[in-house]
Amino acid sequence: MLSHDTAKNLYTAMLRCRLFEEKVAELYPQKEMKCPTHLSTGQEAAASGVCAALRKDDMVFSTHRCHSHIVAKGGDFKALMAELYGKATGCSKGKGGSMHFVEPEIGMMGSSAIVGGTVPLAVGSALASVLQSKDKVSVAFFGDGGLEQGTFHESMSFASLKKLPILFIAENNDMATCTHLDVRQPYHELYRHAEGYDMPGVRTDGTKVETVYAAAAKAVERARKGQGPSFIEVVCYRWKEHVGPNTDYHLGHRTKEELEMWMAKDPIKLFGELADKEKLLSVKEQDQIRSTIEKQIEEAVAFAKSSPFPEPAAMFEDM
Ligand SMILES: Cc1ncc(C[n+]2csc(CCOP(=O)(O)OP(=O)(O)O)c2C)c(N)n1
Repeated sequence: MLSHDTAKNLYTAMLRCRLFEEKVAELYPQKEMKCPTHLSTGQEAAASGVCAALRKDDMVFSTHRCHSHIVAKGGDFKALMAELYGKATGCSKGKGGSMHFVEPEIGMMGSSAIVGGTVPLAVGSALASVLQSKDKVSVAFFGDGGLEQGTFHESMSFASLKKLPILFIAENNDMATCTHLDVRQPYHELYRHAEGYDMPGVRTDGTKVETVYAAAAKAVERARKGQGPSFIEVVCYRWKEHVGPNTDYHLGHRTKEELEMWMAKDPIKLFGELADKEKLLSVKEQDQIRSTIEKQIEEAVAFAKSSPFPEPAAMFEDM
């Protein structure tokens, strides 16, 4: 049974992710955001369930689809929105854009457009935590496409050998751009890879944030005790196109029926209903959370639009 505080955190985190990206999708057609944006609408339970089990100083590494990871880790809406607008006040000083969100102060160590590229970085940070006698846990988020990279397998092997404090989180949305898992990998149950590397592997339902949270909390406890890495698969669905604010079923590689089936299992709606039924978080409290977030996002948009672009002289700073 979840506590009121945990239920509130999970609900708030998912709604922060959803409303932030809905605003991005609404504003993107204005063409003031010049970077490509890979939205994770529908997948919020992965980021929210995992990050709710972490401490602020635990270290998260992400991918091209990084918005929800940083938002769930506690990212600042103003800095994120400004980054999308390429402004100097952005979290990467306007020089990274959507795929390069970073905020080390809250443990968001970086994201990268190179599929599988940040997985070994997360392993390196977990090794550093051990060498420095700290008890920080690292998290590598990646998509099902990330498993097709050599870096993933090298990272799993080394992390297991050294019993590193790391969580490997595979967001299995079945797609890598427009190619289905069916024609890319021998089996769908990605958690089965864990056994080959002698670490626990579980499959969780990405429409039920509480299942992701429970698995993550167990894996974090294990990692913090020095018992080594864990692999968590989150089965989920990306509601939007691979990159951009629209849907993609008209392209023919996915169907409208499939999208509608997953939208009917909206993780935020399902958790809101559960939390109300279990008297963890009333509908009234949920509405209050929504209005607070909506206000924060409006303020972030105004902040981003009115912020200055980076000076040309800042071009090579932080390189
Ligand atoms: C090393 C590398 N190969 C190919 C690409 C092109 N690419 C960008 S995103 C993507 C699909 C990634 O799919 P997945 O890892 O499942 O993540 P998702 O987009 O589903 O979140 C590909 C192939 C890339 N960015 N990097």
